[in-house]
Amino acid sequence: MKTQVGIIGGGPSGLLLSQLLHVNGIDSVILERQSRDYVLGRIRAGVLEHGFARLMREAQCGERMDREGQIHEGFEISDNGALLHVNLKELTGGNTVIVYGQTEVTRDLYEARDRMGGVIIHDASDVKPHGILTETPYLTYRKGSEILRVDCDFIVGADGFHGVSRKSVPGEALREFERVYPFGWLGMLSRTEPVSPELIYAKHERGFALCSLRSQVLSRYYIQVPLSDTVDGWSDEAFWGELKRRLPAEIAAKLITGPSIEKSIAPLRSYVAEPMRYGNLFLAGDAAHIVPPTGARGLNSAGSDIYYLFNGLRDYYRNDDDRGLEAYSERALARVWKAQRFSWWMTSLLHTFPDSEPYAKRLQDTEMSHLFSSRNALASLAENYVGLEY
Ligand code: FAS
Ligand code: PHB
Repeated sequence: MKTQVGIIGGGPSGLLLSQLLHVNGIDSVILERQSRDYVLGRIRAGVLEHGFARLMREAQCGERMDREGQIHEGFEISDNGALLHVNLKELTGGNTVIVYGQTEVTRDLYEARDRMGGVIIHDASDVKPHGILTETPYLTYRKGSEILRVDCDFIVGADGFHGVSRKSVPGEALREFERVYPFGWLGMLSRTEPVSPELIYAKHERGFALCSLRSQVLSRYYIQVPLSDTVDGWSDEAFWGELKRRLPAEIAAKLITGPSIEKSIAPLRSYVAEPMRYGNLFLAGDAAHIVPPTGARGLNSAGSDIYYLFNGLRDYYRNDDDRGLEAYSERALARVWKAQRFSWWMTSLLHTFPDSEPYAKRLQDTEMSHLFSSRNALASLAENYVGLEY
């Protein structure tokens, strides 16, 4: 098979790129390791930056997001019971975010790809990039017992943190930066009315908690847990009880509980691989970087990668201009690192660090009191949360 852009990974990064390329007359093929149901069964991000929402509309996939997504003009931060409202719209001169689950984003992208004749090969095993330093790279993959080949001009690794693409870059060509946090997030999805119309990020001496939502009848909650915890060790009742203890009393009192329809623990890490290009292999999304979900930057960082990469590919094919592709890694990383900083800052501000020394604890408390007392500090938080300009 021959195409212009061979994409490894049928998650939001790969799908969004493929859709943007298609509406600009550029062919691509996606090789996805898992089945479609498996990909759509993953519960992940929930908050879209206004830039990501713009990309979805440019990809002709924004209708359901604009119809069913909820525009959020702010969110709450609670500090051991005291509530602070972060008015995103007022602090950023009108920018907001859309609360719309990554599952729905992925579903919309799959639907558009199908509607426009997109080539997505599921259950593609042993995907391997070849010839990435040549002008004729190609992919091979196994379907059943057959080994198949996709010839292309460029390969995009959109295969997430555990994918094959980053590992295809020789160790000496890659610089890796990582910070692992001493805790994880236990997340629960419940078919209950959300406790608050806006997200609540709760700092508490017992640990961090987050109240989010997917719709007016579907709530998403998280609590910080030790890395040694397992999902089986947390009954629904234990989860609800701990969440209540970490929320302001007036919020806890109106929390509607119910059976979990999904419960999982995600470890927290910050990670960046540089550069994001090696020959004719481009890395995008979680294949190149990971953030703790505290700042809701994971999916949104993938969005800015795709923006830069899509524009570079369009300039190449439309104007024979490769400057965008040449600048891709540098431009993408400049914004990736700003998302890394913000995610690290939000995580450091809101979580309980079991072994933090007393001085670090005072700094954390002071950071929070500065936020509660400085409009400029809040404005800096707000401009990062709604998404820095691409
Ligand atoms: P993805 O990992 O989503 O997609 C990669 C795709 O490549 C997958 O479908 C995978 O099956 C496929 N693949 C992997 N290896 C392959 C191979 N060798 N061959 C072919 N295909 C292969 N972000 C937030 O903003 N907020 C959150 O709350 C949040 N929660 C998260 C919870 C978890 C458990 C995880 C893992 C991530 C979370 N994230 C969150 C981040 C997440 O949303 C990512 O940023 C987002 O999925 C990135 O999308 P992709 O880059 O497409 O990577
Ligand atoms: C979510 O709804 O899953 C969510 C929202 C905001 C975050 C992290 C996760 O910062």
